[in-house]
Amino acid sequence: MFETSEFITSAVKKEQYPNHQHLPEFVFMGRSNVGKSSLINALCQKKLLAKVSSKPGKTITLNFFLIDKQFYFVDVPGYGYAVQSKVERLNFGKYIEEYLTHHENLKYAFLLVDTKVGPTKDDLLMYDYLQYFKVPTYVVSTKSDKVGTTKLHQHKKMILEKIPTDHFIMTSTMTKKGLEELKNIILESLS
Ligand SMILES: Nc1nc2c(ncn2[C@@H]2O[C@H](COP(=O)(O)OP(=O)(O)OP(=O)(O)O)[C@@H](O)[C@H]2O)c(=O)[nH]1
Ligand SMILES: [Mg+2]
Repeated sequence: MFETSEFITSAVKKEQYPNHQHLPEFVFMGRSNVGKSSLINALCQKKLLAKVSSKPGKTITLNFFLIDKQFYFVDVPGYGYAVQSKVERLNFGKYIEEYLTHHENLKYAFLLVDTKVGPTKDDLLMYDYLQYFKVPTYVVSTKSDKVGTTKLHQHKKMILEKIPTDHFIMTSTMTKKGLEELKNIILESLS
């Protein structure tokens, strides 16, 4: 996995983005509780780098992490959390839209989808949104440990029927499935 990782800053508008050196960025998107912060922690082998919670809505700002002094991971608030207030939902839209419309440093958006649940309506909207903004996107299914090994193939098929893409990878931070592969996707995109 990656060697060094450090939290740099939280931001809610572009003036606060830290990356003045224009290093490559990778953003982790997806609905609340899908496992964005956990995946960042697993890739960095730090339990407490990005805040994780069993309650949805833990991440409320864009959080920038500098990895191996070479690129950034960006952790963003999740969407589709029913208890979010209207104001929070509006803010979420603003943060994300502003980030995606200034994505000159963005190498990949990782769109996280729950392996067991499959893509929700919100996930499909987010995928369309990323396509619309021409953001290179990788669909990352999470928590594969929650599905029996014999059923994994079925779940992959179900996800790809809803989001047809060659850029798909299945992961679990519990079993570490797919983490090495995801690391290689990141490293190859840098070379
Ligand atoms: N079984 C299992 N649980 C996981 C996995 N990854 C994350 N979780 C759990 O899912 C819950 C949510 O994880 P987070 O990483 O906080 O999710 P998030 O997408 O960052 O959520 P928000 O910040 O609210 O948008 C936590 O209880 C994690 O422990 C996994 O691979 N397998
Ligand atoms: Mg989070």
